[in-house]
Amino acid sequence: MTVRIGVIGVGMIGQDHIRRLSKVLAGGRVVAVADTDAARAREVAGGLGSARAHATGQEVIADPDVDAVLVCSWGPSHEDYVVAAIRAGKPVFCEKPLATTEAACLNIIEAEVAAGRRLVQVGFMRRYDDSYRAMKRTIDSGEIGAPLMMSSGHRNPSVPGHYTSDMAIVDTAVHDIDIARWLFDDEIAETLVIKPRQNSRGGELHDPLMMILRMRGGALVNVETSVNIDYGYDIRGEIVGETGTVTMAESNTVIVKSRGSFGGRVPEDWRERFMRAYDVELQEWLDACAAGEVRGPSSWDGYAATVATDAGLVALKSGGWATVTLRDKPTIYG
Ligand code: ISE
Repeated sequence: MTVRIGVIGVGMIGQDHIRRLSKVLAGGRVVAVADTDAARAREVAGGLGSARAHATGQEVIADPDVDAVLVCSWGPSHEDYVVAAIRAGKPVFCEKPLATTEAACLNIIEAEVAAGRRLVQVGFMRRYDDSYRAMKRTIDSGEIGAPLMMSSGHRNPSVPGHYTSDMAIVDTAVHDIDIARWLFDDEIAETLVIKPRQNSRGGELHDPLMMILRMRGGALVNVETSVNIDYGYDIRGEIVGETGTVTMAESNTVIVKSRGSFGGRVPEDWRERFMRAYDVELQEWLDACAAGEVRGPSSWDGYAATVATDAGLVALKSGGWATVTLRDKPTIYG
């Protein structure tokens, strides 16, 4: 079965997903697109042969030739499209964040509860990364005992001019928050945000930031976001257990030694570092759609991440610990 896909939002990530759905992955075909930039939507549709460019995302969702929906639009627009896809009974992959407010996330959860089943997968692609999956296997095997602490480094060489200190939490650290929940199989109880000496390259940005997550089971996760670090896009991770550690290896494929020195490549950006993870993530989504199943990060995971980033913003401003309070988890999320 070929899954016929409608894509809402054909900006950078939307076009990258269309590329992989059309040229890399198996079992899917993009048949409809929409974007607030109608001309861009028409151009992207034209490049896909028989795909249609709709005027709105709602029309993509309602299109009878669309089996499943990809939401890659601006974060504040996610709630309406995801709820509409749920009500249309169509599987929907929503790029992070699930939604930008706790209330919007709860509306999405309520829609799935009313539908009586999951239909949403959220785009936390790190769960599909080979290194993070190897870390998860190590923890789950018990080889290092119970995980006690984690250091998670999230480094961008630079960020665009519109990037704000709050985005370091809601746009960047959100990935570390989700991966901590997944690796520790636990929820976050509270968070603290510490402002080290600022990187002069970041102007007025509070950069770097140190965000401490205290998991409900007591483990601590130290999330470092450095978004003007210049040397490259570098993702670091190490977990300390009772009897050992598991550390993410360098992401380069070779180390070159010459003239008395050695070195390897640091990825340029998140697309290069996580290209394979995005491929695996969407291939597994396609396979699940074809099987009539929904797997991977759920609306609950999207909700929990948004509540944690909301707490992070409170902590950033207060300088103290902020509590992460979640509603009861509906049974459809296991
Ligand atoms: C960006 O929005 C992403 O989602 C990337 O994965 C992350 O590494 C980057 O810091 C964010 O700004």
